[in-house]
Amino acid sequence: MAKIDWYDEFIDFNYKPSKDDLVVLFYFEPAEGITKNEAVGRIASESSTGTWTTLFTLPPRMKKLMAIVFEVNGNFVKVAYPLDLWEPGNPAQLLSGIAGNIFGMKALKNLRLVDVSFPKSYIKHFKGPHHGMQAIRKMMKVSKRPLTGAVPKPKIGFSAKEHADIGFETWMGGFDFVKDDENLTSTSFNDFFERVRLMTKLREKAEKLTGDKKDAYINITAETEEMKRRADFLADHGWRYCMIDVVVAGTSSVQTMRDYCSDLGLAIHAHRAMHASFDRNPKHGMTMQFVAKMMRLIGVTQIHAGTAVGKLVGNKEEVLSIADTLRKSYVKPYKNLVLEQDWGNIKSAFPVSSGGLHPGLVPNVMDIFGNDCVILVSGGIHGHPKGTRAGAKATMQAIEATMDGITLEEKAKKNVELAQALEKWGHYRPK
Ligand code: CAP
Ligand code: MG
Repeated sequence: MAKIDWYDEFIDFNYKPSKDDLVVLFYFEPAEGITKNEAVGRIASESSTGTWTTLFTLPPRMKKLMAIVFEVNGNFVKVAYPLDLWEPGNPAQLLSGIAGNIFGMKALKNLRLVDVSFPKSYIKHFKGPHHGMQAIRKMMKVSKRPLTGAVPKPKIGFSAKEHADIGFETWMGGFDFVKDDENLTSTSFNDFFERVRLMTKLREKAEKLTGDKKDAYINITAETEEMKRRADFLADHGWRYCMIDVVVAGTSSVQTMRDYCSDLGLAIHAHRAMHASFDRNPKHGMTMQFVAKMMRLIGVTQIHAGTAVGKLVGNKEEVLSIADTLRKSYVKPYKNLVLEQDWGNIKSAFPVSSGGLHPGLVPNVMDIFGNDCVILVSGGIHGHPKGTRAGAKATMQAIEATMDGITLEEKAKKNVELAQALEKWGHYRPK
């Protein structure tokens, strides 16, 4: 009988990836009645050149474009993809291959894209972040401590004026940044342009009063041409940052905005809303670490990484792997979680720790992230018994205490705002 399929031709356990191959690590579970080899052959095939059956015409040179399964370890598989498969500098095309049809194959019960090791020859077509962590520290005149920010809460509903007033209190309490929430863009009750105008005045006032640099992550997420218009408006009003919901906006649009913002000198705060729809199930979808890697490659300044102790899912190991991916110039392979990555000339990006934080959790967050991170404490300042400004102060005191190596309880003896925060929340971990 004639051979029906050729999935087995995508497997070669003797193959050694070349320095130009792009290597992907997947977790997989075959569907019932499918062997492991049948499953992994299908992953490599459908994500590169294959189809479900043998073909009448297959020019021999096309063999060179086939992905190759070269290692299976339990339920983990490594696949090598020849560089020529991938259009230079086109992350959407890459995702259509390695994160495309394969997720829907009947032969697989579960499939998770864990990590990708990009060869230098692929990376060189990307610019990465415009600033890097050091340049941001210089820009904000914050040399050592974590950068700090807060979202006015409730997350949407304030008028532009109310929003700006809360922002002012946040800055006056010592925070560097005020942040829009992911679902606030330009609404009937809080117009983007109005918000920017009002916040600009209060930023200038706060900078004058405190002598510090103050900025905001104002959400420009919209259709790409509209995002450009909003970015222009921010730059015209002296802002140094903008914010984009990068997952919902999509890689191509983030790419366009990376270059556009770079010309304006604007840093990009990347919110990851919607990530949990495909990274939460540990057996299926893709990891946040890979999303963070793509976003660093494209060139955001910072992206949310989780907290491990706050209100949202994500354990310490996961949070750390995201932080390493964003900050290091060389990442060592680690278990079945992280592949080797040499970032070459691509600059670093800050991990952002956010979601259910308050002063009592600051030492835990800094224990995990160290100082090179952005800490967002929102509910945890606006819920302070004495209000937003006191809440921000309490958080700054918690950061100081942690950097000085003393306990929060010790610091609270002479810092009433921290004492009040501890009285309300202690070291509570939100559920
Ligand atoms: C935090 C936040 C952020 C989440 C996103 C919120 O507010 O603004 O969007 O942290 O999660 O709306 O919940 P709180 P992540 O500080 O009041 O919790 O950073 O994990 O993507
Ligand atoms: Mg939010």
